[in-house]
Amino acid sequence: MNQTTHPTPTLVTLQNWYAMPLMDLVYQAATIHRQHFASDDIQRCVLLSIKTGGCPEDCGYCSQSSHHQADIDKTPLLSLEEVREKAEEAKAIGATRFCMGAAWRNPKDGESFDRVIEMVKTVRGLGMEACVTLGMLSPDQAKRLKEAGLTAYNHNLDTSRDHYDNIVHTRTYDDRIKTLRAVSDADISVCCGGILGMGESEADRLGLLFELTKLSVVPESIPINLLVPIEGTPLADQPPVDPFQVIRLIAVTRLAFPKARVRLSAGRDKMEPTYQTLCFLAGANSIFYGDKLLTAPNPSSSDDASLLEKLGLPVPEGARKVGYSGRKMKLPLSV
Ligand code: SAM
Ligand code: DTB
Ligand code: SF4
Repeated sequence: MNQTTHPTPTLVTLQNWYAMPLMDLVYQAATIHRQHFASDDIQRCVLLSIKTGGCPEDCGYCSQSSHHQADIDKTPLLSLEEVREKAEEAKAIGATRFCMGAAWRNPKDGESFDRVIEMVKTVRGLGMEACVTLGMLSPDQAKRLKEAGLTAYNHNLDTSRDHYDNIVHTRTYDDRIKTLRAVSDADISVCCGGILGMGESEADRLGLLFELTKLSVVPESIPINLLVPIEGTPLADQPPVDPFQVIRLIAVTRLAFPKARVRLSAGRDKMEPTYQTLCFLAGANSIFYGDKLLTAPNPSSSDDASLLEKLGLPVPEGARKVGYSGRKMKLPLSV
């Protein structure tokens, strides 16, 4: 089972992989993973909300929708200087990619889009990859982002086509696909994934992966978010997803997309280090790094430094911030 025999897996293939005994599935996924990535290669992306809250869309999971009553600090578009400062901090703790998110249905041309263009140039000028997620894009906007040096555009399909209408009512699945097409036509890498834990079935999750296989380009990165249930949103009371289902889905994602960055995204602050480790073994090789996502919490960089050290992976120097105690025992232990 590899990309040669299954260049684009069918839905049935995805289902068959998902149904394998867990140890065989993880072993196969880890094997494919090692063929394409080094074992110590876990990408670190820092996220910054550059415009927070007041979004006209009604995505049922989101704290930033003006249709919901989540308690968040709304902010207008940040200044270029504020973004530069945060990007420099991200670089100092060892991030290699800086991702900026705006609570917009779509960016408006003019002063605000021009400022985002400058933000992208600033991040690239610091030597990091730049990713933005700004909602729906026109082909012309995608072209301008490409010219500014944008590395990737994040635009998630979130769930299966069938379940989507239970979660979002202000835009369609095909609207999302149209933007993804504008992004890939502008030769920008596509970052596209979804959220687990929104009341969907396991079949819906495989349906999402199948939709990803049908995009006009293979996504360069695939964020797998675990729903962060937020008070004041319609999905506030959703129960957590069974960890075994998460591990299976990550393994199937790796098998279906051998060369993609599979990002263990939102919800990591609620996952035990051993659970996260199984996700890495199953094929995840990217994390959001730094103590905040957009509005929700994330593990601190010192907690992540501790996790990386436990895994025997390189720890970026700047991550050892105040409070980091390091590993107590040196390995190998002398007897
Ligand atoms: N407004 C833009 C858009 O929707 O494309 C960009 C920002 S939006 C917050 C980016 C992504 O974050 C969403 O597509 C969704 O997958 C994820 N997300 C938002 N709220 C979340 C939550 N409570 N739990 C997990 N993921 C979430
Ligand atoms: C993605 O898939 N996950 C990130 C990023 N893309 C923009 C966002 C996670 C948001 C979690 C909820 C919050 O912080 O409000
Ligand atoms: Fe707006 Fe994006 Fe949140 Fe949807 S996910 S409400 S589009 S910020």
